[in-house]
Amino acid sequence: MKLYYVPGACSLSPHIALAEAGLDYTLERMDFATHTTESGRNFYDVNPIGCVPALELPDGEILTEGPAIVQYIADLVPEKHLAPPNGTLSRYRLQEWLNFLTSEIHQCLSPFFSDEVPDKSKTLLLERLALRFARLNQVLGQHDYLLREFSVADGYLFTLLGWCDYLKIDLSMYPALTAFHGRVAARPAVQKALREEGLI
Ligand SMILES: N[C@@H](CCC(=O)N[C@@H](CS)C(=O)NCC(=O)O)C(=O)O
Repeated sequence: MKLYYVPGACSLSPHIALAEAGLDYTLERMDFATHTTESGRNFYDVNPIGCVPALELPDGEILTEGPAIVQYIADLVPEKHLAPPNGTLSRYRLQEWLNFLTSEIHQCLSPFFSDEVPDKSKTLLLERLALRFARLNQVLGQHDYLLREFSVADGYLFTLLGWCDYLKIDLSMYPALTAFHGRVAARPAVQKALREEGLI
């Protein structure tokens, strides 16, 4: 399997899932500025909307959208318990978190990477994020991971919290979130993924 990625982007989440799964994988870096991959491929031929992550399966099929990719990876190694079994309420809880992270956190954070987004919009987004971070802080104050045991949702949240650090969004009023970030960072598979992206 090959993961198309940009260092530190949301593709870090499936990268962590692959490392946690202990699967064989290769990485191909994409350049945001040119939408070309390191082997010279036009990335729009991989994903027509030009976004990482994209996972190339052994038969050449391409899977996109982080929440789908991480569940695909988790289901390849059920013995690693990276996702609860399909059809259980716990699996819907995982999907609830993945959807929350993608629609309520990821999409609110992305505009902060653009200088063209007006400050007024960023202020409104910060107000929206505050309620959502408070919710996460409450849950992670009660147990170590979103589903109590580590799952692919935690690799995704870890990735998004890393952006806050980079964007200088202050999370100090959410101590359970900063503790969670440190806890996930210490996992050997997460260290491996961070090293492979040149982030540490
Ligand atoms: N809905 C997509 C969003 C992916 C996404 O936002 N990717 C960003 C990096 S974090 C990207 O590749 N942006 C490049 C672009 O928009 O051209 C997912 O959840 O996988």
